[in-house]
Amino acid sequence: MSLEQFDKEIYDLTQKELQRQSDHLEMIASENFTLPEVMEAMGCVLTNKYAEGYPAKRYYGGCEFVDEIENLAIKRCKELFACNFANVQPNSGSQANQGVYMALLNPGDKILGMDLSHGGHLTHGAKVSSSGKIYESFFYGVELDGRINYDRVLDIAKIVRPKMIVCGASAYARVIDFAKFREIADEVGALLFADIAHIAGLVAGKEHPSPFPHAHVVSSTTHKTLRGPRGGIIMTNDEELAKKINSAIFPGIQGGPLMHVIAAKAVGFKFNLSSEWKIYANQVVKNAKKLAEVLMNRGFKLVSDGTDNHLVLMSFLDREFSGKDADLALGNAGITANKNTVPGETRSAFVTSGLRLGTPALTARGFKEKELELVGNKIADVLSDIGNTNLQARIKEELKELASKFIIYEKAIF
Ligand code: DSN
Repeated sequence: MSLEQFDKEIYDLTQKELQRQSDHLEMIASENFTLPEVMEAMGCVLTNKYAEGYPAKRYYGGCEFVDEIENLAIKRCKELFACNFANVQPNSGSQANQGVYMALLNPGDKILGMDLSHGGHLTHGAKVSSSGKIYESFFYGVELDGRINYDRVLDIAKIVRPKMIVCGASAYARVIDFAKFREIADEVGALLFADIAHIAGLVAGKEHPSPFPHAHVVSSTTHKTLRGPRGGIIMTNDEELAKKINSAIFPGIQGGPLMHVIAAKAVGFKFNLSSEWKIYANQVVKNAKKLAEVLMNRGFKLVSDGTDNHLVLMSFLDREFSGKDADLALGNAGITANKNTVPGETRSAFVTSGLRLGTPALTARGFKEKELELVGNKIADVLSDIGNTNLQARIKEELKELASKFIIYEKAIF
């Protein structure tokens, strides 16, 4: 029996979601379109298997094939990021980060991460996250120019004396200088943990410097710029740290690994290792630079005045409207993005004065600079006349027409 016959409610909603993904322009910087082959692996019999433990060290029988699958995923992950050890079991980026902390810290230890409101991540010590409850968290941020000032980070690190420095961001448009972070970590005797969830696909495509050999430990998601299945990974070159990380993930915080997702991670890594990947990663950055150029030419302020990576962060500190208003207006015009705080923020985190826009998903659909120029101008049109709902409706139709020329999936279920 098909899903359609067995559960029409879920089937119909899945079809609606396919239609939404097809008609709208997806510009949330952390979202992407994975490969049909990755989805095929996620929807297979591997979901039936319990495999607590690690390859050749399982607590269940019948693991001979899932062992081979996990070993392949590990091998490809290590090759991709040129590192010695990889754990491919984390169910998400947040659980990967939780595993890193559990492996390398004791409750109450000090961590120094990037402030969430400056572009960091909840799991980098935010007080509402377990990373900010179990550990004593301190923060660095960006300057008013939107960039990390590494001298300032060093000053803070010297005062805080953290056991771990966390680098990596969710809304930072500039290159992260891992070598500089390592110098700072060494100077204060801290471990350096790089969370490359946002930029991993660019690192894999050599469009962003690698965190290795600088970071002691590196985590990532596999579904953002990497375009694999939703999940997490942890990597290191240090065998002792690798052992601690493995124990922290299982049995520390997870039980049976999601073997179907681990297989899908391996499929994703195969794509990331292909020559096609470099072209994709390069185009993601070219598209973001084009978007930045158009928006700035149309008079909009971008945090750090441009981008080096896959995203741009618009600032509306000089405008009457908020990030929330912009998010809603663009949503009405068929563009999905997200409101974001900006340096010097004057509004609440629910309202904000910024908007984060990313190019990974549009690039996956085949958009190039020509299309990004058009999309950038449509964004500027909407925001220049933000109360004009007729204009938003018209642009929505125009963009739907554009989107229909870049179909990425023929069906919703693989
Ligand atoms: N939710 C992700 C993002 O949007 O950046 C981070 O986990």
